[in-house]
Amino acid sequence: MQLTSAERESGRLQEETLRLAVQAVKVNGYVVFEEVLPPDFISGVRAEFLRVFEEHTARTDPNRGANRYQMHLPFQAPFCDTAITANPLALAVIDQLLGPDCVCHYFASDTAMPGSDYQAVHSDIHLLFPETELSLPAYSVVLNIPLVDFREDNGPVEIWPGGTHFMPGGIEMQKLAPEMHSQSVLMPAGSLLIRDMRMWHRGTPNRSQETRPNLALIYSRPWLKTKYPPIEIGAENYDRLSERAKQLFRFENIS
Ligand SMILES: O=C(O)CCC(=O)C(=O)O
Repeated sequence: MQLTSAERESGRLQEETLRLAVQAVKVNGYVVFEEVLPPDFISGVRAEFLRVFEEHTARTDPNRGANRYQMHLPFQAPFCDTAITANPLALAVIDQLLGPDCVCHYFASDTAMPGSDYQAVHSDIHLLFPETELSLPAYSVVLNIPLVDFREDNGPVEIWPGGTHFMPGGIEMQKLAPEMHSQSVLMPAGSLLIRDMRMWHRGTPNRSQETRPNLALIYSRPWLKTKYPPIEIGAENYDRLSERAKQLFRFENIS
């Protein structure tokens, strides 16, 4: 979705934009707000990201397939800027999906390096009642923020929209996915991709010469228990957060 410049600058969605964005996630599993964060801001975040990432890759092996890394982000500037952690345009949608008492409990990134390959199609969250065929409302949502333009050649995320987030238990994802409609999420750097954690997706090969970083923040209903380690937040950084951001990170490790 293209937002108006008034929406981007004020951080407030028009009533209809918000309504349709929420409906898009409910029905189609995702919505993209294109080019929300200003290029100057994104290029600062990208520069610092690449510095931290280089240190990380120097001491660890790829953990998401060949030449592909999941890396937790340090909770420090510029990553903890509220434009990222408590983005008002993203939260307007997320609040409607999860309720205003939702939490943010995952602060990380996915980076496809040149030479990375297709991942197996997957969903990012367990089903609450896998033994049934129940489809439930959203309980966990991921916010992706691409730090470079996502193009066909640099490993865009591939998604299976249109209902895979309603997956009942017992579905043969690997066998069904190749028979179903999928699409690459092509979007400019600084866009916001909001997707139901259950929606089927995968990383694709980065055939370009450059690293393709993607920030990933997970927001969930406050009762959801997951396997992720708590986010380590220094008390000074926590104290500097807005009241809304403090509320979002209230269950994390603040010390
Ligand atoms: O390419 C991406 O950003 C998504 C990768 C992904 O889905 C994963 O590593 O679980």
